[in-house]
Amino acid sequence: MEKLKRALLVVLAAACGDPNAPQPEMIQVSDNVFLPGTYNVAQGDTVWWVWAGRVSHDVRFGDGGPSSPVMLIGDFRRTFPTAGRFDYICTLHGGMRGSIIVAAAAP
Ligand SMILES: [Cu+2]
Repeated sequence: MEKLKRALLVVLAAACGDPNAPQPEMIQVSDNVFLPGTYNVAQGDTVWWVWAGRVSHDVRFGDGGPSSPVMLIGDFRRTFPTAGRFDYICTLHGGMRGSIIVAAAAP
């Protein structure tokens, strides 16, 4: 079964166009949790949130940077040009929170 899953992933990856194109990192906006809640990326990466729940949510950053509106379906992307920790919440659901940890690029 594990082998089959891996084979399917390879097929799916191949079906998604140019394998050399940079792929955004993806976080699932579920009910009522961000999956994964803590996400590690490199400086300059783009993070991609995809709404996958049955009720509305948003992605609101504490740093005043780009945030998403409240929505039921859709997606949101934010690029992180500077290293650091970026915490965000869903304003509709207490306890629904996440963090993006951006590692500094090698000098
Ligand atoms: Cu929510």
